[in-house]
Amino acid sequence: MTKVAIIGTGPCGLSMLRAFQQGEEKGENIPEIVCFEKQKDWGGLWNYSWRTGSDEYGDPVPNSMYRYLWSNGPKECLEFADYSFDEHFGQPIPSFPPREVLYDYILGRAKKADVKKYIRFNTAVTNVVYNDNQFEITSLNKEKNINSKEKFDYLVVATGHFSVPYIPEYKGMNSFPGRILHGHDFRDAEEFRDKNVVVLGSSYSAEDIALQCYKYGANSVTIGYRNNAMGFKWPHGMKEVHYLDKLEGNTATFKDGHTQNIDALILCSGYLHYFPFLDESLKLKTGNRLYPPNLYKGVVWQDNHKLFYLGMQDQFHTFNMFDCQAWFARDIIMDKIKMPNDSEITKDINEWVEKEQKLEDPIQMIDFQTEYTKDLYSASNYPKIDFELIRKHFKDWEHHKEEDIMTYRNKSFSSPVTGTVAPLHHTPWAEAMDDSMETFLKAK
Ligand code: FAD
Ligand code: NA7
Repeated sequence: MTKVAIIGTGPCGLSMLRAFQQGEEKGENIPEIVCFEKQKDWGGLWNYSWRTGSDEYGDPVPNSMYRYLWSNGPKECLEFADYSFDEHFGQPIPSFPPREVLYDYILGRAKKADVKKYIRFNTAVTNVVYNDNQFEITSLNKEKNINSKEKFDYLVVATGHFSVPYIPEYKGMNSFPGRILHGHDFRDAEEFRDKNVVVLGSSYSAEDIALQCYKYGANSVTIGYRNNAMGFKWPHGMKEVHYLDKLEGNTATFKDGHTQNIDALILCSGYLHYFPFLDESLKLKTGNRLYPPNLYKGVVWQDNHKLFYLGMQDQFHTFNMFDCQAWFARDIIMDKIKMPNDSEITKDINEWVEKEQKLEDPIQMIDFQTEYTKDLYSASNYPKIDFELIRKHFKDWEHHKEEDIMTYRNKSFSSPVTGTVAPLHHTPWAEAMDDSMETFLKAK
């Protein structure tokens, strides 16, 4: 029997499991599946942990999410086509839920599909080589400290790419008397109450961690961008300046000459695509971009069509894009989609990469990733969902952010699956200090 290995049970790994289970539900003979998860529980980044550094077995902690994290895009844009928010919560809920609510939603579908039986928890994949048309996978059962080797016909890598921080160095760091951390290790904004915080970066983490620090009472928040400022209308107490030059004692000096007294430096300088367990010939090497190289349809490894990567793109679209990727990978594995010849594959990849290289602003990027997702969507039987509505929602969301970065999370969107219009949340985001699911779901 064909054997498939999946690595990771974040949203991508769970999409893959659900894709196979949906095939089985429809009467198809699915392959034998083993899913490896190095943590003791599922949900990937959405499974919050206080831990930073390494876990109790010495394994690096992959978690990058923090307390008080609320969805940074409308939930309607990531809704599963086969499992609506209405179905999960039994009532309409606002458009920007906190982490715990989305975690509950992700797991709701996985539990309904009964896919836990495929997962080996606390089991890290430590080595993968490809020999004689098979993947030889070495994994470590962390609890029992036992290594095992097994052979598989197909491999799906769903290990995420926001877990291994990219940590640059700046002059003066070694003698800085305050705290320096990467966003990966940021857990609780309360720690920075009354402090002068500098946040470096100009993407989602910089934006949100800076806002968190402000919201939970930092004295001042200064954002140092490298290339382009985010340019939002920051509230009083927050500002954006150009790139850190050096630290001298508690003084940060920026490239534009600006100086700031600083207690803590938070590096929001992005993450590395890091696959130390994969043989060189199988390893994706890329930065965080909308069309990583060498992947046909952003999913199939160009040099070995039995190897699939899910969710390796920079992301506007998330859960339902991961689903479209998983459904596509499933249909190739189950021989329902035929791979084209090498020159057609190269041509297809090159066309997407060329389009990606011409993108100039977030609106064009939204269009690009929507077109990409629709292309995949049309190739499989992923259930009905309105990606044109999602495209529109993303553009409205961008405009809301430009209008007011403090209020964009108070807006309401409609479902691309059920049409339900989200109610407004009982408390504006800037005043909502309690991020528990219980409080969020209360009518008032
Ligand atoms: P992950 O969620 O990272 O899951 C990967 C899984 O693989 C983990 O469970 C990990 O333990 C496991 N794994 C890794 N290596 C191994 C190994 N060698 N062996 C076995 N198991 C392994 N997206 C949104 O849609 N909305 C948001 O608001 C949002 N906020 C975010 C905030 C932060 C701070 C970050 C970092 C990301 C955010 N994202 C958000 C994007 C996020 O990337 C996706 O939502 C999603 O979690 C990606 O899923 P994934 O399965 O690819 O990866
Ligand atoms: P991103 O989106 O990959 O952004 C990385 C940021 O880091 C980006 O603004 C870079 O600036 C900046 N960067 C990179 N190197 C440096 C150095 N040396 N100094 C200063 N700044 C640097 O990662 P994020 O963590 O923001 O977002 C990841 C996910 O988390 C995302 O999907 C969200 O949903 C949440 P540049 O733009 O290149 O000038």
